[in-house]
Amino acid sequence: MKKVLVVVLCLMALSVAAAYWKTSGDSAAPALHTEFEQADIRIDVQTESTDLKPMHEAHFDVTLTDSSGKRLTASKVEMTYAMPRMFCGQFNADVKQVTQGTYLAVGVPVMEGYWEAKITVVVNENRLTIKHPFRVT
Ligand SMILES: [Cu+2]
Repeated sequence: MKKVLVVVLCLMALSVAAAYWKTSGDSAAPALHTEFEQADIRIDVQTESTDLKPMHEAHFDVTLTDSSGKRLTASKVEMTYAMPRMFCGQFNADVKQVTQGTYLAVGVPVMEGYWEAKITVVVNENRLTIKHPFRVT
């Protein structure tokens, strides 16, 4: 009976450790996906790959819809990216429209670490900005 209790306690300790490890791992890695909605305009930004390398192209998909899911056309889509709390500069991504409401932003992060992309769109004279974190390893 005592042995069973020890085994059960060990399993509980393991599962707590596993859960802790999982959540701490999740919070350390930026989400690949960021969403923001304001004034019936929804911006969705997605990092295309989990495996971004320094001095290689990083691709980001930007999708613009209204709250019912209809694709929106922007008069302007811009993306800059930089490393917060570092001085390696702010860079401009190349942004092109793929189809109505979908855009591809391409940048070349210069070094490993934690980056933040800032996407600004103008739709029907509304200007929205969304921050999208990503990691280069
Ligand atoms: Cu840097």
